[in-house]
Amino acid sequence: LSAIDKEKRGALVVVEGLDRAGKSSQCELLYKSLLGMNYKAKYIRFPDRSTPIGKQIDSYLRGDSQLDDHSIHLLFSANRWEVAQSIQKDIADGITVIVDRYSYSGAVYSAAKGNPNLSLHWAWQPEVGLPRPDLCLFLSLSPEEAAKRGGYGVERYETDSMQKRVRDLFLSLLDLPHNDEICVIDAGQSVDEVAQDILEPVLECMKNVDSIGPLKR
Ligand code: T5A
Ligand code: NA
Repeated sequence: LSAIDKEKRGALVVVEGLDRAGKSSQCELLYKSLLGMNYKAKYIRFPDRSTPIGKQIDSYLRGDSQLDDHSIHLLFSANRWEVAQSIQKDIADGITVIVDRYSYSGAVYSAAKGNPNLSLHWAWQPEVGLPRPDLCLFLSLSPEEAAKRGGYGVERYETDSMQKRVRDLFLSLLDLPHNDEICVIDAGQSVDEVAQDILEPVLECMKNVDSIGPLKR
């Protein structure tokens, strides 16, 4: 613990994965662990359904409104851009920001729809320039396991075929050269085991933060 200089900037830690992989549960546990170790930490999530843009996203996800695939895609991205500056500020102030879903979900879910004019490459472009995560924890879970967990199937995108395409696209992102900060976690373990697997790389990452850059093309 004392090895980590508390005057350093905070880290930007993103948690990604399929629906029901346990992202929110793990973000909450990680947040509490870091506070318990006297680190400054914050937990935020995307979509942030509380803003005007977030309310449009929420309505779309619940099936209460229809939007063109590109339009909803850009709203998800705008929902990140509207807090980009406050993320930068928190990190500069030494706060480690834990983010529940980020640009990877943004690109992958839209591209998984199979719209021929909405490739993964196209979907990534509005994300370029957002604060670049220091670490992305990818909670890996088979779609069959995910479907067994509580609440599955209520919102748009929560179908077997969509989740399978999302998983394949997530896995393809792991191979991109600029994504070397991704750490794959076996999310099929117990909640405590997953939490243990997450804490170690996060503490390691917090030790090694240097200057923060933008997400690349
Ligand atoms: N989306 C999102 C886009 O299309 N574009 C974007 O840019 C973004 C940001 C909503 C949808 O929006 C899409 C992706 C999504 O389809 P959301 O609000 O993050 O995104 O979705 P939620 O419904 O809030 O969360 P998830 O479904 O993704 O669930 P989590 O957070 O992964 O899982 P969690 O922690 O809530 O746990 C789910 C259940 O599993 C149990 C929990 O108790 C809970 O019942 N559980 C476990 N059970 C056994 N073993 C474990 N280890 C467990 N961990 C949790
Ligand atoms: Na969640």
